[in-house]
Amino acid sequence: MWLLLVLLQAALLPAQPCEAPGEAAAVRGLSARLLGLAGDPARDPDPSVYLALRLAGDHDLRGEERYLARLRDAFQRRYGRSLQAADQLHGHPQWDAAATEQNASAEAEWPETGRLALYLLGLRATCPPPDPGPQRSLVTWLKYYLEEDWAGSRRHGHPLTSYYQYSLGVLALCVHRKRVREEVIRRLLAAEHHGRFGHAGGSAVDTQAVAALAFACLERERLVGARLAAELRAAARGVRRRMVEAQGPDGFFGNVYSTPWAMQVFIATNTCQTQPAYGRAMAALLENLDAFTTAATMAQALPALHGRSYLDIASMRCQEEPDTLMPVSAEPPPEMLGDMTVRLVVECPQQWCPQRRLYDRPVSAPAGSSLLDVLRAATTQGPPNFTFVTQDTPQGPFLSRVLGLEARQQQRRYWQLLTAPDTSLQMGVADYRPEDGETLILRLSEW
Ligand code: B12
Repeated sequence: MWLLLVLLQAALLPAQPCEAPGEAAAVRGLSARLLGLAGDPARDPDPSVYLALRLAGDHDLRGEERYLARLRDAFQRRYGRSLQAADQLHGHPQWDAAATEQNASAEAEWPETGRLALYLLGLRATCPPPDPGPQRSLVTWLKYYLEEDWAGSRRHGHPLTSYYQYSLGVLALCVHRKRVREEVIRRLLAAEHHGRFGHAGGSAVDTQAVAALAFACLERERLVGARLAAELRAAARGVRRRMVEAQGPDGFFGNVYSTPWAMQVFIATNTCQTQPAYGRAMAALLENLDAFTTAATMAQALPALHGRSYLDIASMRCQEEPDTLMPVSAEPPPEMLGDMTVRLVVECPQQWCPQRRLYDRPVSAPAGSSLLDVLRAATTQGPPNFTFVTQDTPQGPFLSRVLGLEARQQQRRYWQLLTAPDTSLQMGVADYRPEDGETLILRLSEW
């Protein structure tokens, strides 16, 4: 009888056609590690983590519920109020992208298109689907942020946030079956067409992929007229073609972290089985699962590894969710003996910089230290004095200020992390572990 039930359940559960063949255990292991990280109350809740848990093959339904409650608490407090009430309270927010003065309240009012979009996607992924009433003000906020980004893109040639967040905004509204103004969609189409998604030191693949998911959703949900639908279909096809052309010999589209996003495009457009590049990317990803050590990177990789895309959120099957996933805690990195010395260089190549090289000296730190540990060690090893500031983000600590120089998002500047002679790092300060003798460069760059 028991065997019959198991067989019946297996027969009812549709195999995901884009799933990793024969690798269920490894993928399940990664889901279990993410669940372990999600259970840590010291970490801020992140909607991408919730989405990855919801789009997995098996679940810890009680754990997911607790995580959703934490997310609701964080977001509802911020967006529960209506937009009109917020406007009356603060006056119309001043979002002048050229503002140079440090202004904490303006910073707080900067559009949060991507965060809110991810949260709304998360809400759509709950089982049973939530009452739409309380979501209305969230949708209104997202529409408002998207309009601000659109207006910013007309004024400055790019959205106030980024095309990545703009695409997430369009995608989330589409998954909620909310219409978006044609001009807003056309802006994204034009940006894709003119190759405006890349930035210095970063590849365009992540952004191209999210935009293509938004295009695929708008077409699938029939939220646009026939002519625009045909243009969106052609654009998604173009993105897929360029990804296949640009696939590296290592099997990745862009790098290991952008590859799962690119794979979601093949999943969402039902081309995972016909496109050999998809199978190569999946194989490369499975070979490199240990690259996904942070909750944020795991959360972005898991949907594709499970053969799912964010478009599947629009049609969750609530009855068929095996409640069998158990959390696994991550192992700490192995301890290494002795010390290492790395050279730390700070560069400011802009015209207004007092000089190009602001700092250049060896720093010693325990072997196996992260770059963040090296920066901390540098602050104790002057002269010259070294100072830095990081900001917590869902991706980990983001280096925002070095030697008193702040890289402000509004000015599209950031502290780029490089290893000599000129290779941009694929990890943040907390995750990158330099080797003895390596030269690390912190460069004030534009994006
Ligand atoms: C746009 C973007 C940027 C912009 C962000 C500015 C902005 N206002 O949008 C800029 C150009 C500044 C940037 C910088 C970096 N980025 Co970046 N970035 C992205 C991208 C394409 C979208 C992020 C986003 O908007 N998410 C949506 C919002 C809602 O989520 P969020 O978490 O709140 O986003 C904020 C933070 O993530 C933060 N951020 C952006 N990148 C990074 C990277 C790290 C390590 C951290 C801690 C924070 C951080 O800025 C976002 C906007 O405020 C992602 C792609 C992806 N797949 O996630 C890569 C991505 C997150 N970045 C990545 C990397 C490696 C970097 C850099 C370390 C590159 C470098 N060598 O310098 C630096 C960070 C250095 C530092 N100072 O600490 C990797 C991270 C991989 C990993 N192992 O974690 C990703 C996944 C790209 C990739 N495929 O490799 N990035």
